[in-house]
Amino acid sequence: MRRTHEDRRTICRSAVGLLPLMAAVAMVAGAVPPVAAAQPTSRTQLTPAQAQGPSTIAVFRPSEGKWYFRGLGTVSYGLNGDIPEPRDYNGDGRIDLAVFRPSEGKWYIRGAVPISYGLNGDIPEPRDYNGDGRIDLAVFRPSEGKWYIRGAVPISYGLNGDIPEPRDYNNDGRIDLAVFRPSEGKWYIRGAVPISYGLKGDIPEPRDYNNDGRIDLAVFRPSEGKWYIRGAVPISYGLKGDIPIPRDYNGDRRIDLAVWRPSNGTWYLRGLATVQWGLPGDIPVSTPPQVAL
Ligand SMILES: [Ca+2]
Ligand SMILES: [Ca+2]
Ligand SMILES: [Ca+2]
Ligand SMILES: [Ca+2]
Repeated sequence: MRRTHEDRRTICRSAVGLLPLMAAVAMVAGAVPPVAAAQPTSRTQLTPAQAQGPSTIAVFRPSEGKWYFRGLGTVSYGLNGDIPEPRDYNGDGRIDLAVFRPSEGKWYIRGAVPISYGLNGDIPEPRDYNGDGRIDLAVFRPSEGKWYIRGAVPISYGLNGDIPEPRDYNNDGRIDLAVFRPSEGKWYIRGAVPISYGLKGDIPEPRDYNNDGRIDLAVFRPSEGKWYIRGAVPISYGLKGDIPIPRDYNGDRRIDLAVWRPSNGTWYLRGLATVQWGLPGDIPVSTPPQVAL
């Protein structure tokens, strides 16, 4: 990508080479859930803030440095070891393919000049922190428990081992620095009292699941294949080893519980579909549909 990454762009509208594998799509309404015990909960929902139509089903394949968007195309951008962070960086309303490259501490945003910001070991968390409507490059540095937001003074918040989950938790329109601390099963949201919710080993996935406009604390518990959404009944959906990737997949502006299963490259979208897309080793990267390919 450093050299001529510009247009090695390989649009394969039909994902030719992978057809046999990836076209095996089971768009079954009410597909068999990945776990036996689907609780009789009503439909889970999500953030209206992301109501931009159905999320894409997509993976980044590190071994090839390629992005595979189901039904949209394939694009080469990135290298093995890169952390994909697609966002609308230039504010044109379209999602830009982008990666943070730990080995170089550099951000590669497709169509733009690479930017050095961060170090190896940092966890990229690009968001609009200053509320100007544009995404700000940012990383959480575990070794220091510090947030580095480009253009701002670094902020100490969190410890090594914490999982950063910045969101607008208090609904004031600004992103709040926050971490989930596995060792304590606690959420630390800057400016608020810490909240115990979750256990060590849980994967935090805070979203507005009940569609009330507020972020709900939530975790996926691999050991049980269960989702714990604060204030709601736990829901069995998924298995150990699954990667939770809750999004609005049908465009009804409600978050759908979903997992991607690395072992068989299958997406399980609760109440919607089961879709084979991707291979073991891929990184699932759902985006809003307005992605610039
Ligand atoms: Ca900003
Ligand atoms: Ca806030
Ligand atoms: Ca909510
Ligand atoms: Ca939905």
